[in-house]
Amino acid sequence: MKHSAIFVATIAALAQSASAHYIFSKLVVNGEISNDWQYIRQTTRSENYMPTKFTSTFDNLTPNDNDFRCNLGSFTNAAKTEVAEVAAGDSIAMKLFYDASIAHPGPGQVYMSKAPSGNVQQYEGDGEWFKIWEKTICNENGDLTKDAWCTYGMSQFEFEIPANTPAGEYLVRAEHVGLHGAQANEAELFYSCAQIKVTGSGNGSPSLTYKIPGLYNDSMKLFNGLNLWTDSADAIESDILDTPIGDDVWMTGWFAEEDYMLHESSDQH
Ligand SMILES: [Cu+2]
Repeated sequence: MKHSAIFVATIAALAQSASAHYIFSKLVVNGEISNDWQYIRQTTRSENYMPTKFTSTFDNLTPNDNDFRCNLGSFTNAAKTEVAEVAAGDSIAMKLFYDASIAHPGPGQVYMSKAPSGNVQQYEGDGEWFKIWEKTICNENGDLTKDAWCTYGMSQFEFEIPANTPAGEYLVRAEHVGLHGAQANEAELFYSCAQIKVTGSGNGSPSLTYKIPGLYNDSMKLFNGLNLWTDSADAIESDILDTPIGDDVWMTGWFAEEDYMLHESSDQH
C-alpha cells in the first residue's frame, strides 16, 4: 500500500513536469494550422517535449551536438516532412504540441538557414543560420521568474519571413529557453525546425550568421550562472547581450525601406 501511494505521487509529479514542457509541432500558414509534424521535423526522442540542457541531460543531447540544430534524430524524418510555401514578407507561426503554452521564464527566438542544395528535405542544417525574430524581457518591473518575459504564456511564436529573404528552401528553427535552472547550468532549451519554401524576389543577405552547434555555450552566464530569483533585470539584459540572443535580428523588410525613404524625402525639404 505504501508503495502504491509513492507510485501515484511519482506519476503525478511526472505528469506535472511534463505539462510544463513543450515543443513546436505545428506550422500556421495563412491562418491555417497544420497537423503535428506535417511541416516540422519530428524528433525521435521518446518524450519529445523534454528540454535540451548542458548538464543533467535527457538522451545525452546537449547544445554542443549536431542535433541541437533541429532536435534529436529529426533529420531522419526530414524526407517525410512536407515543405510549406511562404511568400517573403508574410507572417507565419510555429505552434506548440498539445496546445501547450510556455510556462517557463526566458527568451524566445527564430532562426533560418537556407538549404544550399535547394532541397531542404536533404539539408542537415550545417550551413549558416540567421536570426529573424527575438523576444526577451517585455516588462522589467514584472516577475522575472514568470511574466516579465514576453513569451511567457504564449502557445505559438508568430513572426514575419523578412521581405528581402531570397527565394529558396529553408529550415526555420523556433526556440524557447527556460532560464529557471541557469544558476545550476540547467537552462532548458525547447526547439524544432519547420521546412519552408520561400517565394518572391528578395535579394537580401543577412549580415550576421551563426553555426549550430556553436551558437551557445555554457561559459555564457545567461545559460550558466544567471539567477532569476536574485539578479536584476538590468543584469539579465546584460547577460543576454553577451549571447546571440542579444544580437539584432535581420530586418530588411518594408520598415527599413520606409525609414530610408522618409529620411530621404525629409532631407529634400
Ligand atoms: Cu522545465
